[in-house]
Amino acid sequence: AALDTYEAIGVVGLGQTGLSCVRYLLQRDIEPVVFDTRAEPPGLKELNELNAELEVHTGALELGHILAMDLLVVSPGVDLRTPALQLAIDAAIPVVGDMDLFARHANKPVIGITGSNGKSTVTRLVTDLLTAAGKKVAMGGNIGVPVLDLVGQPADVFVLELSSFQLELMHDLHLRAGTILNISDDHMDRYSDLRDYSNAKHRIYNRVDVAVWNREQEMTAPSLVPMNAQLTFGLTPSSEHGPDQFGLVEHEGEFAISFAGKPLLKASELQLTGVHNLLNVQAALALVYAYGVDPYQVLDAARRFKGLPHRCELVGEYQQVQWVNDSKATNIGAAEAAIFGTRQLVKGKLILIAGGDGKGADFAHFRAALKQVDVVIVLGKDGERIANQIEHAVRVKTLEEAVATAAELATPNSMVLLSPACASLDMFKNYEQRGERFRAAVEAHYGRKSA
Ligand code: UMA
Ligand code: ADP
Repeated sequence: AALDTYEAIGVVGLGQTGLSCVRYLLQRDIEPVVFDTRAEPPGLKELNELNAELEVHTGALELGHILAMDLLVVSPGVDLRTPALQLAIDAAIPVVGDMDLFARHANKPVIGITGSNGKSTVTRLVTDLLTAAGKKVAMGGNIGVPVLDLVGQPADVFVLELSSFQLELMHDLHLRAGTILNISDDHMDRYSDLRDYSNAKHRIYNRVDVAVWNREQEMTAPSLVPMNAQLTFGLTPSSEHGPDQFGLVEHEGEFAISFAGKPLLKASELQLTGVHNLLNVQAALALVYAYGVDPYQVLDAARRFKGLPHRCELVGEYQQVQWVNDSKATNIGAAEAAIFGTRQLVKGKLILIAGGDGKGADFAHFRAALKQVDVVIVLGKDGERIANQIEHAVRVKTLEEAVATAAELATPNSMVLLSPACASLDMFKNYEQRGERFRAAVEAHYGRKSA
């Protein structure tokens, strides 16, 4: 229904998403009622600056207020299992997210990317590849730009990073191409089990023209998309999945990304490292191909792509020790990829700094990767739960202490890897701040040493 036919629209959550929803509605002369369960929502100051004098409720959601709404636009950080929202759903009040509002304006093809890990990397890479092909790209979603901020932007194509939380609330958005990159344990504080989490991710295939999925993980395969509307990527050449597939072949003595069985791009031509990134690049090429761009046309842009900060990013090399910032590894799957991806490159010790808010993950699943590491330094709320998986862990209180300890234990040709397998929120504002503090601590440590 047209938005102005609703009598009372509630915006639940006043972070980035909530604020963008309020701005969007005000621009359409609709005054929403705003809710946030936090006493001091981060968007309050900016809301006041809008001078809209809206009705705002903070603190636990009150049933009476919620049931007075006839449409609820809910932010991804809000758990849909919240009783007041469940009762609203039971009362047949439509509960949607920002993606459904955006769907009303998506007049150009939309590409959607989800997965437990690699979403931001692939979203950025797809954007770069399409830009190199001469397309005007509007990029947003979970990557940090609320999707409603893209409304009205001139674009040939929208590229959206979609979290499982956003997908839970997405019903109407049609995608030209969508992918689930991979599925591993994450956000278990919001889902009852892996199946529940996986079901949320699979919603990306509900209205998709082409589904792109990972042959290494059958769990990413769509169940209702016809075969001729599927593209796959993986670590094999893939002859059995039809002609137009992406894969890996051996070419001139090394691995190369292949398309339709022919080598496209050698691994050594990329600036990204790790097997997981060979999958990410294939996924990006497949999405671009699904949109209608010839993969051969964008290979140079793939070669130029440096990856994003805080993802296996080399901070520096000091006294023959490499320091790597992988602060964005906020779950076990990401930290595993970093450990397995770097282990063979390290001749000295591999020293891991891990810990933080484990979001309810079972760290027994981290044990195999921890066994590949020579020294494990733990910190944060769930550091002890990681330490419990191995014989000897070094326990520290701060990131600065972790850096000093690692520097002391490192031998020439070692690597110190910050790949926490946990969210940062117990000790830092966000993963970026954790990564920046790591860099600062490393630079301060060697600055002092050389002085
Ligand atoms: N919160 C409350 N009460 C509320 C509303 C929110 O306690 O009433 C808490 C949430 O539990 C959460 C925090 O506030 O811890 C932020 O939630 P939010 O919904 O207000 O978040 P936004 O600021 O709108 O940011 C969201 C995404 N955040 C989340 O989904 C938690 C951002 O992704 C995204 O960039 C932004 O929308 C724009 O689309 C961040 C993220 O951490 C990077 N995403 C998770 C992840 O990648 O693992 C899913
Ligand atoms: P997301 O947006 O899904 O969190 P990012 O691209 O920001 O993904 O990367 C997050 C973390 O996951 C980083 O630590 C990165 O090194 C790691 N990573 C990236 N791609 C993959 C992948 N395909 N499989 C496993 N880990 C990955």
